[in-house]
Amino acid sequence: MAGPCHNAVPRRQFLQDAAAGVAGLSLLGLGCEGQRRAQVGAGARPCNLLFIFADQMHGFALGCMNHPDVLTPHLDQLAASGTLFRNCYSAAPVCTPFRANLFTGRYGSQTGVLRNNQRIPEGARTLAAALNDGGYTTSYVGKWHLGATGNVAVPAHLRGDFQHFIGYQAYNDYEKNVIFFDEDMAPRQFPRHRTDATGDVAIERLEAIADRRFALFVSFQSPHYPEQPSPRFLDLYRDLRPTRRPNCQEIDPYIGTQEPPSRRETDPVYRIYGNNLDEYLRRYYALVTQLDDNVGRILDRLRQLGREDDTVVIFTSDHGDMQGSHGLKNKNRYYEESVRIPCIVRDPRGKRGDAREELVSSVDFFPSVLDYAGLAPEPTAEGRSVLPLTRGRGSDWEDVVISESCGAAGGDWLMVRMGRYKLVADRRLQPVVLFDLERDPYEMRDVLAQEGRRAASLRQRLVAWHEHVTRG
Ligand SMILES: [Ca+2]
Repeated sequence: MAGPCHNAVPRRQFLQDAAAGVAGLSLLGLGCEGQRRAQVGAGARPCNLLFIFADQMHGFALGCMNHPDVLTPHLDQLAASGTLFRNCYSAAPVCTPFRANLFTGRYGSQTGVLRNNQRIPEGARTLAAALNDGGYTTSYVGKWHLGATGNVAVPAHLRGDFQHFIGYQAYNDYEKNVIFFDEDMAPRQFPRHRTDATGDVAIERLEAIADRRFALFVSFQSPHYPEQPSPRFLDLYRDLRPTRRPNCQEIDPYIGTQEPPSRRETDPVYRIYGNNLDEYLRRYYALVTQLDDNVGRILDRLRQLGREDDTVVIFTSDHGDMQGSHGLKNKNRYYEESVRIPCIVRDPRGKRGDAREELVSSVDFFPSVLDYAGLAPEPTAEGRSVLPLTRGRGSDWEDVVISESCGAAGGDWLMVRMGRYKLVADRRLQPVVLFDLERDPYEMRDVLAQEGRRAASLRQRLVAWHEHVTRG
């Protein structure tokens, strides 16, 4: 797993410690029978739900995805006890649009949420509302970023119908001003790294609702810039020479932040890694490992509370991070490094250690959560439940996903992937580029000119989708 120049002792010791930690895990039970309330769906055995998501963690930054450098022992263990979706896409690879997509089950072209800081449209049927009506206690922890930005409280009307809520809008500092605002908008400051504080608050909230039928959503800020891991995680990568992806170019990885405002010359993060992409990558991986450590702590507590066998766990991220691929940085691009996200589902009634190649998307989370909850689908939601796939079925799954961007730094584009091919079009639905991801997984050869008929077929699909989502 480690690269050729790794610091062998601490990395090996780290993995041994992590292995010892997960060795005590009990075998998963058959699940969900032990629920305490009346059934909510015909014949259904509803599960609790623990939905954990990262920010800016690309879909390849996992040991179980064969990443050569990053250490994710707890997420690897989660995948080993559940299903790893190897081809999951963000339907809108930027913070706020992803969140609106997650909590409404609708595309940005339907909700109008395609830019940061927008809110969930008033009156939209939310995932939390559907879970509330189904008898769930819904709880949210962490970064929200819907309706505003900054180190500020989220007022009740912006909380997407979550009953319990503790978090903040969006704030780009891990070490200072780590403040979470509760339901009464009262601030609680933590003298801890933001990632560890998120883990602490998630555990506290889990303990408070573990004896009910619950749906807990935990939103981590990591590994979004600025790259400020705690030293004990950075130590694991200190001597690593990161493996560059074949499409990677040397870039200046520094990104200034709005909250708090940072400028290149005075920003302490810039002073740490300057324009050194290797140092950025070491710090990014350390933030991922710190996130992984906290996911492990939450899952440990879930088991200790006796809820492991009747809780579906989902792990994902809002979007990825270009980090030099195609000479680009940040997100909001149609390239795989930006649009591919991790996806692990541990379904107590599902398969263990399974990996699926089907194309799935963030728009599928809404119907999937309701399906695992034993609740009826919501007519306003798009997407498809992945439940059949985690139970070893789904042979009729159609391999198609769509993603989009509008008005942001990455430009306006629409993307459709069908099978091995990926077509990108502009907002007028004119093809821009076509990739064959089987032959060319790093998207280094545009085959639009050679594969005109293929492009037309994908475009037809995109046109049909566009007509659907723009229909009044
Ligand atoms: Ca984000």
